[in-house]
Amino acid sequence: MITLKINNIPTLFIKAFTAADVQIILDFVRNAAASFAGPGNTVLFIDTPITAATVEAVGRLKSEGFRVAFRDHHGIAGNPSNDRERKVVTAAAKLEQLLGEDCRITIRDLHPACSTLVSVGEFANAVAIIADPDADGLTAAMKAAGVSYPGLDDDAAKLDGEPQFQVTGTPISQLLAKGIAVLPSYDPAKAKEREAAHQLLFSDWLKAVCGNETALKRLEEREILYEEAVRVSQALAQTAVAVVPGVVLVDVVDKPLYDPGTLNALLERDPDCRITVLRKSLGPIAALHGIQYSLSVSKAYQGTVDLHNLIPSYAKSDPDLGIISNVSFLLHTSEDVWKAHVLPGLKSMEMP
Ligand SMILES: [Mn+2]
Repeated sequence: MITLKINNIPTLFIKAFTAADVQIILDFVRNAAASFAGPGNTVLFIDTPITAATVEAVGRLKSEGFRVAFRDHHGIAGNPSNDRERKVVTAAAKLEQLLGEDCRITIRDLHPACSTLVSVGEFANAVAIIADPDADGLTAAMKAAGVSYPGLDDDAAKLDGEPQFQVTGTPISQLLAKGIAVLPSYDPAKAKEREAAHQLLFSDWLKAVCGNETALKRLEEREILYEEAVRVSQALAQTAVAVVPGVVLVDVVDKPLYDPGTLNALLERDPDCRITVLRKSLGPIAALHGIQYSLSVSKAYQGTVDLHNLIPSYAKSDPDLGIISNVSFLLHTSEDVWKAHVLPGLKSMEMP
């Protein structure tokens, strides 16, 4: 659980998907309220995924007498095109019904960063803030609480954008992006380690924005790690092999820490590259099946290549079954699914 006090406001960084997540949010807010001495009773949700669990948490807090403000940019433009989007639309409608004017859900095209949905210090009197555990959630929560700096909105949009743009903000913003890039990879055996590193990074960045030199030094040490990871990525890019024309694979199993954003950008530099594949020993599927193949469609082809065509239509997105895919341009599979479906599918796929 990642938490900070931003301008004295208890802030919880969480994506709510389960009943346990709802309970964590409720406990956190009740705890914050118990020692709250300020005026009002507002809880801000910002940049948090619009899920049924989020709706549940918001509804419970409302019924306990809190005013809940919801600001987010994950709304769906136009008609939902898949099951995940339909769920978002349903949950968003419930939030609007629950909160009325206090619910402001917009879309990324209009608001690339959630910080643009609040003014500086607009929620400085909040009892608690619930935010997404990423750079967008952090910057938006800070601004809402009253901790900001010139250029924060532009930085936040870059931090929440494509990997190759994440490190192109102001120097302080780059330290956050690079720190996130070198967080330990997802490994269930070391989940606590990753969370502790994530917590320290967010805390250091908040302190550094507020002028703390020691925190800034620690961020600069992570920057050196990042630069090393970029060099590893450059070497890995040289080892790419074509699976079929337009599909390149890099085996990163047991390789030193690399930067996925740099690696992908280097692979996508080839105009013929439609799909990049990483063969990995870390990740939610690797945790269950040993090896994980992570496919992603190059930016230019995301409208024309649908990775869902590579798995049987009856297949569900389920790590136990060796498949995770929520959007058409990302697909993670086990080695079994790769061999049985994905590789044959790639060989017979008509590339645009
Ligand atoms: Mn966001």
